[in-house]
Amino acid sequence: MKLLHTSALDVIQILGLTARGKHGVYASERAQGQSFTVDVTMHVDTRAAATDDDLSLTVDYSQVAEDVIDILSGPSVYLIETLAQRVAEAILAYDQVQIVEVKVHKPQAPMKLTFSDVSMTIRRERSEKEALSTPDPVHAAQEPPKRKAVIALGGNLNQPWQTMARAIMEIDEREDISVTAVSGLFRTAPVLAQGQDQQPDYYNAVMEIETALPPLDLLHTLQEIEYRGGRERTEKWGARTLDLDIITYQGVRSDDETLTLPHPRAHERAFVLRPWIQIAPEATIGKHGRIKVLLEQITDQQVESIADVWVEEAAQGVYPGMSLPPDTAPLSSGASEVDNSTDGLTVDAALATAPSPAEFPDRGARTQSDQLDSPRDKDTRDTERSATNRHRRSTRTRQRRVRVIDDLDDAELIHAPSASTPTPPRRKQPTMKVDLPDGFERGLLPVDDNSTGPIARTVLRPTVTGAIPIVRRRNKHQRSDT
Ligand code: A4P
Ligand code: MG
Repeated sequence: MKLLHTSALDVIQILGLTARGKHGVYASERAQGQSFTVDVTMHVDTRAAATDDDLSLTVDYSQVAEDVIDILSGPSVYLIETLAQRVAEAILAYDQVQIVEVKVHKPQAPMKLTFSDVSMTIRRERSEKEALSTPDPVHAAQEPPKRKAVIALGGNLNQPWQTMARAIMEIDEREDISVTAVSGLFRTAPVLAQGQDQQPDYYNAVMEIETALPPLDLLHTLQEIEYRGGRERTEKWGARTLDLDIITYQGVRSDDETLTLPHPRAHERAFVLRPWIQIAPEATIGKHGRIKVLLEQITDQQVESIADVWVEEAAQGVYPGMSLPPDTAPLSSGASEVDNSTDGLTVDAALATAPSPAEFPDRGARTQSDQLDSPRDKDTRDTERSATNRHRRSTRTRQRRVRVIDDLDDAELIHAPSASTPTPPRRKQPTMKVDLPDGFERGLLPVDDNSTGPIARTVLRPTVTGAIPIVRRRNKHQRSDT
């Protein structure tokens, strides 16, 4: 590390920060990894720090160095441009840094020619960062309008209900996405490809979001969250910690395999339709029509309601299904078919009479790997978790152009993800989304930085009209008159 000083602003440089990272457009680069080196030049006014000899008034370069290493060894990206941008953003988060220059070296880049280094340098200024984060009233009006999208969540490894709940909260905390409704939590029998090995039962849910992110950027954002949720892809339809699929994106159709919209299999899956009906009973899915009708036609997939209100609890690691003992037999496939969806009732009636676990018969002895993942399956989970960590790698979709048809704009678009995505999640002020019962505060609620007790965040009971607001409730430790 070398410290330099120039005239206007002072300069702090950190040179040669090196770590192994799995970045690049080739699968082999993302599987095996290679060495990346970063040089950082920070322009800082260090006069006050020097006068008081106080570290807190300047930049702690050892902390910056750790941040850079975290980015280099963290989630995969395709481009060194993206790496440089992420490093620059992380460094501009230090208030004292006015300007940052970031040089990323990739000396082992996959080229057959002889070369000693590939590098790229960017320079970013605080004013640019602030311009990006502060809404500008003139240009705000030109922002693309928000669209609704429906996202299916699923998983069957490592307390998936907790990972799903955390993903929902993480998504809702982003500035660029709002969660507008969340279904209840369901336990579902795995739908497997023919001949595929048996898997633990899944947990599934569906949420509705609003976002101005283009479809492919939304996909990449969700894939980043899957990655952080421990997702690895070793086989098609393999067991997973977290799956986030885009089921519909308002007004958009696509046949491209990178992003097919509506989702090509959602219409035949009870584990998507059943939770979706809870939040949007009148929804349709492309040419397949009304989801209520589609669900009534599915008779061979078991779906069990676990909890209507579950996100807050599950995110904290508390199993939300009070009525489900951990040793309850799995729902997994058996010889005979069970009508999961309506039992001869209308879908509405079926929703009103959610089946208890006892209604699903035990289908005989199972191996350990078949057992329902429950809070007691700690050993299994630990083994799975370490396997996940061993093989962890990012599988973000390759940066390629995807053809989608935008029915709302009446246009056929060749859509490429924007250069800046997926962006690191930016936190936003929680907002109320619909009318709330008495006792809940209304309007914009500021985040209370001074609070001493936990803030309870809750998801209200789903209704057939589909609105399940995610709200921040009064600090439990506050008196009601404060
Ligand atoms: N992709 C294309 N369109 C989309 C879309 N609309 N949303 C591409 C998300 N991804 C989309 O997905 C594979 C590729 O699909 C990605 O590269 C993406 O670019 P993936 O998430 O890597 O793998 P996957 O989920 O195994 O594949 P797929 O084909 O989406 O599987 P499904 O159809 O989601 O099925 N049984 C129960 N009970 N519950 C489940 O949740 N899930 C599956 C997976 C099987 N059985 C299940 C469940
Ligand atoms: Mg998927």
